[in-house]
Amino acid sequence: MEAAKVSKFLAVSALLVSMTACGNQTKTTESEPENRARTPQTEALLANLLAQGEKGCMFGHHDDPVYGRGWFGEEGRSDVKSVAGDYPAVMSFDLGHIELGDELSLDSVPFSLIRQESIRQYERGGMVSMSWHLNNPVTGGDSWDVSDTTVVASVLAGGAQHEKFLGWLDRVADFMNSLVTAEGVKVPVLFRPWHEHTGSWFWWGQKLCTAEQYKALWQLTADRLKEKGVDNVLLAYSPGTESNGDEHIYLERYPGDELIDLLGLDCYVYGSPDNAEAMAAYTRNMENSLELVCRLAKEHGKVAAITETGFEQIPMSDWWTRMLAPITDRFPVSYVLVWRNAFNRETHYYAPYPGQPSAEDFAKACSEKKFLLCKDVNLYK
Ligand code: BMA
Repeated sequence: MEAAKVSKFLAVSALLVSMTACGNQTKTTESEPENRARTPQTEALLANLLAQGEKGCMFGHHDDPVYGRGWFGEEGRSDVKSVAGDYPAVMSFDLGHIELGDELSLDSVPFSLIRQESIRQYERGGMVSMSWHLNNPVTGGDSWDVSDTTVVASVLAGGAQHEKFLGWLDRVADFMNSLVTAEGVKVPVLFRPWHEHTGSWFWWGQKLCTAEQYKALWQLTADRLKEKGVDNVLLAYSPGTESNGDEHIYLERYPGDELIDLLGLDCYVYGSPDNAEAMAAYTRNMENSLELVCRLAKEHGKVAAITETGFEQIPMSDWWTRMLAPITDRFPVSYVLVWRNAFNRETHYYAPYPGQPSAEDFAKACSEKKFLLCKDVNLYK
């Protein structure tokens, strides 16, 4: 907390200096500590996130206000809201295909809608997070194209794809800089690129690059965003479950405290609800991992979160109170986020919707504040 206060003070001072120097611009100045150029709202978000774990666990849902089961692009609609009466406190979106200059994300969401919904979520006092399932810059395939092990090396300085990749990062930077309210406030975003790197299913994964290359990828990303005036992002590190509580594995590719604001974990349930061993394996991995993540977050002065989880189709009517809440009750995580309710894939959904068998259980957990919704938080005060 002390460190956060100090850096908030520094950021606010730098902002005042820059406001004096350049009218009402919210551009930050050279005098700020390395990689810590942040707007006051972004600093406020960080300070609130650091304290959130002790107050309660926010609920998050990917692409929540954009589409859900059986609907797409209906203004004001959200599956979580339909079930529990309010929007989730955390909404995440994905920037995949922004690097191509496309108007639609890889999941067919217009970036203009992501911008609009991000601004709305900020205005409600909730949080926005963004992941980036970008294409493979060498093969032209998607994030999951792991046919070439030289991709990370090729985007770093001196690599054949470096210039192209800088252009890709610039498109992300432009988008972050474009998230501005009518009053001219830049919406803070928790940016979560290069996720699940402890596995090897993305081109930036464990077997696809060295630890040094992976860290350099992060550094390049952070440096370029900063260079382009992005001062409204916090950065999240979110390995997969491979560490299972092993500190060496979790931290092997950690880009460092200078860059990272949040330590997370992506961990899903697999198997049938009748398979007791499979259910126990999820709980065990979550507990082992969160023991580690929460300890490290405390030691390093970072935020802790379950950056992705879920049970596809939620085939257990009391999953929320029986499996998830006992975990989030036990560990001081700031939020837990479940993945998307795809509008175009019958069996691909992770949040309840009206009539879904776990809907009542979810609403109960929310009313008991086991999971916090948007009205329960105000992250910018
Ligand atoms: C995956 C799936 C895909 C989707 C991707 C990026 O987990 O949901 O359908 O394209 O995330 O959002």
